[in-house]
Amino acid sequence: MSRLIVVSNRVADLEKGAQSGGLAVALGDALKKEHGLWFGWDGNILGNGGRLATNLREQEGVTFATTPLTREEYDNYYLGFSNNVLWPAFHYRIDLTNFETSFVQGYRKVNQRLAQALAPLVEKEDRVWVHDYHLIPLAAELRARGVEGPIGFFLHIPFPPPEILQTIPEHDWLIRSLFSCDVVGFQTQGDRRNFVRYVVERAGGKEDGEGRLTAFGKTIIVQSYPIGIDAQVFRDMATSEQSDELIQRLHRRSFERSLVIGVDRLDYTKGLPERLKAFRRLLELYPENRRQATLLQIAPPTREEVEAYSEIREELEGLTGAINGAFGNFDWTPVRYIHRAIPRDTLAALFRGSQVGLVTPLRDGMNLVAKEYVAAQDEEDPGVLVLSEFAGAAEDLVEALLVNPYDIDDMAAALQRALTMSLEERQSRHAALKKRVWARDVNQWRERFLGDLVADAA
Ligand code: ADQ
Repeated sequence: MSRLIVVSNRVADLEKGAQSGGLAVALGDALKKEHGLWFGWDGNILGNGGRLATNLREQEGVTFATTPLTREEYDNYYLGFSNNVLWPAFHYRIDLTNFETSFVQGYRKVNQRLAQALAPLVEKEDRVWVHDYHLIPLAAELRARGVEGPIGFFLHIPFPPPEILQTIPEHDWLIRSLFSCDVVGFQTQGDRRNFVRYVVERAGGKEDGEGRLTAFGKTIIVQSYPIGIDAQVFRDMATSEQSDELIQRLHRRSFERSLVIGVDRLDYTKGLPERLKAFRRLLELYPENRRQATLLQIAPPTREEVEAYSEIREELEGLTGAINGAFGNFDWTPVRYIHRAIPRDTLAALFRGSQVGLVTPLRDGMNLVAKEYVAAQDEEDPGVLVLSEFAGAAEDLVEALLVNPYDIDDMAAALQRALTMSLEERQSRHAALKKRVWARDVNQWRERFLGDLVADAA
């Protein structure tokens, strides 16, 4: 029987259920149905004298095959090439890339080692679905080790225009490697266009007009598969009795005024300093919001070993302090900043209890927070989504108030518009957004991708 094999840098824990988020659950569900296998890094760094083995364990019918990384692998593959080269460059931030030869060597070696460990576990009929930028060359390494069945690759982050991609010294090798897949998926049409442009302009590729691309002697499916959330599950969390209580408590305590919410990993791609500056501008340009509007920004730390991340943390703390110092009062704190993770059901309640969802990344593959904010709203009295035009989600969620996150005044004006929008307009925008979030949920995303992977293999 054909099994599904999911490969990702980190392997999720099924026991955490809904708390681990839509993607882990959606992939977990598919794996449970098919008694599949999930392969990847276990999140540990091997201590001195430890052995680099693959550990196998079973949970709810799913086999988990995981391996630690050595310190050197972690430094070069994970922090180095993945997060100091690919992450910034793919988010159009070549100013933040830090290219060292050992990074790409480490990246290549880890992909080889993972392929070496995975190949013997893959049976002839299995479908392999590889996720994200850490594992771009994995398919090619699996092919080199005799894996012949269908392999798909999905990129969760943006794919940059060729002019930017070219700044990565090993760009031709990376793109050629993807042609070992049968299906290569992107979040948006824009990302897909960038990829096709690179392949056609720089590798003599040819498109057939039906989603197929031929280059390097192979024809593969190249499509956009915008990822979604498990909309109904998130909505149920937002409307539970517990959530109602939390919202009431919020409103009673301190947020009887207008609450604007932002929820992001603390990452320089998420546009957090610009967002704080826009909130400050709102208070300057539209003083009626003073003592009325509060920005609640929740931003848990990530990748703190990478320098750019500690810099942004300091910048944010400085901006928050400056706004609160200049505008705050004994009974009003303009910006509340929480630097840690929050349980998902609490987040759902906070989204529902806020008048505005502020999602303004400078560049983002999709951005699930935008969809979660929509799913959590009360149809009778919905909040307004203010969304960056540079988030993948903006390709679909066109009824949001779309903003340019580099234009602080534009964002302040959109915030003001959101805070003063009529109930009728809020309802009609929300109804349209809701339809889109439900139509393109995470299950539909998974089925579309796997449908193409199977159809291609048939
Ligand atoms: P991320 O960059 O991590 O994902 P995003 O799509 O916003 O970004 O997803 C973040 C998830 O983490 C959301 O489900 C959110 O609710 C949750 N989260 C954020 N802050 C939290 C907090 N403080 N506490 C608890 N949960 C929190 C990458 C790409 C995205 C792409 C996704 C999925 O960068 O562009 O949308 O993968 O493909």
